[in-house]
Amino acid sequence: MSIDVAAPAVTNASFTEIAGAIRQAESIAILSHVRPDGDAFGSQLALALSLKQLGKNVTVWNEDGMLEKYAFLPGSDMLEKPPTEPSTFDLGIALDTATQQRLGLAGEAVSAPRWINIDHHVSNPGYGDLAHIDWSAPATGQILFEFLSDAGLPIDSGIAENLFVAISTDTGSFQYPNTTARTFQIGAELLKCGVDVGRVSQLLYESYPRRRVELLRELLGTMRFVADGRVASFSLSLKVAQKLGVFPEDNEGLIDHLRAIEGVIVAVFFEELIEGKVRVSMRSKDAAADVSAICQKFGGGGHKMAAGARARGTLPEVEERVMEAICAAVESLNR
Ligand SMILES: [Mn+2]
Repeated sequence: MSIDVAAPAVTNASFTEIAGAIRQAESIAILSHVRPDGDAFGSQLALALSLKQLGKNVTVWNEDGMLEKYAFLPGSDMLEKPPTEPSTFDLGIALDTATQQRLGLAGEAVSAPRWINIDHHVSNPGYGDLAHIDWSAPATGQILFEFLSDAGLPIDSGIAENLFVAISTDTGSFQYPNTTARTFQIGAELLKCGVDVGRVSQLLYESYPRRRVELLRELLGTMRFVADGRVASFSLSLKVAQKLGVFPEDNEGLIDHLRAIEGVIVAVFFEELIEGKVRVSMRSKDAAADVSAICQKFGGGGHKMAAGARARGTLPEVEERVMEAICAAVESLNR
C-alpha cells in the first residue's frame, strides 16, 4: 500500500511489550470513544472477552453505554456506563480513540498507573505509556486481530464476531480504499473461527429502525450541492431531531448516501447539538481532498477520508464557515 503523507511522530510499542504489560496486570479497564461505532464496541468486547479467558479482571466502560443496534454483540452485557466516582485499575487500555479526551466520562472514571493506546487514527498523538498506532489499518479491530494472533491470545467465535463487526463497519463492508488484501485474509480467518457473515451483516445493515429512514427523508430535503456538485451536504436541526425522536446513533452511516453520488468528492453532514455547537462529519472519495486536515481547522480530526469536528456556533454559521473551507480545498485540487 502506498503511503504519501508523513507518519505521525509516534514510536510504536511492540505487540510483545503490550502483551507483557497485559500479562502483568490483574485489573484492566478497556475503554473507547464517545459516540461509539462498530469498531469501538467490537474492539472493546473482543479484547475484553480474550483477556477474560486469560483470567484477568476486566471492566468495559463507554460513556454512552451499549447501543441497541450493537446489543447482539457477544459479551455486550459486559459493557457498562462508567460510574461517577473514579476507580483504580492496574492498567487502562484505550482503543480506537484519537485523543484521551474522546474517552469522555469513561476516561475520567479510570485511574491507572499504566495506559495502553491502540488505534488507527492519523491524528492520534500517541498518548499513554505504550502506544501502538497503525494508521494503515482500516480498523482498530484489524490491529487487534494481529495483536491477539501475535501474542497467542484466545480468538473464539464470539471474539471473532466482534472483530468482524469492527472491521466490517469501519471499511463500509470491505469496500473503502483502506481495505487491503490483508483485511480480506483476516475476514477469512474470522469466518473460519465461526462468524456467520450472513447473519451478522443482516443484523448490521438490514435491521435499522424505521425512525432512521424517516430521518434520512428529512435530511434529503435539506440536501445541497456546491463547487459544481463536488461537495454535497445535508443538515439536521435540533427541531427536526426532536420531532422525529431520533437517537444519536440513528444517523451513523447516513452520510454515505451523499458520498455515493456521482461527481461528489466531499460529503458533509451538519448536526445541531444542544450546547450551541454543531457536529460536523465529513467523508472524502479522493485522498487528495484530506477531510482530516479540514476538520483539524475546526478543532476536530480523524482520517484522510473520514473525519469530524464539533464547531461552536449556530447551524447556519457553522455551515457557512465549513463549506467555505471545503470549497477552498476542493477547488485547489483542480479537478
Ligand atoms: Mn475505527
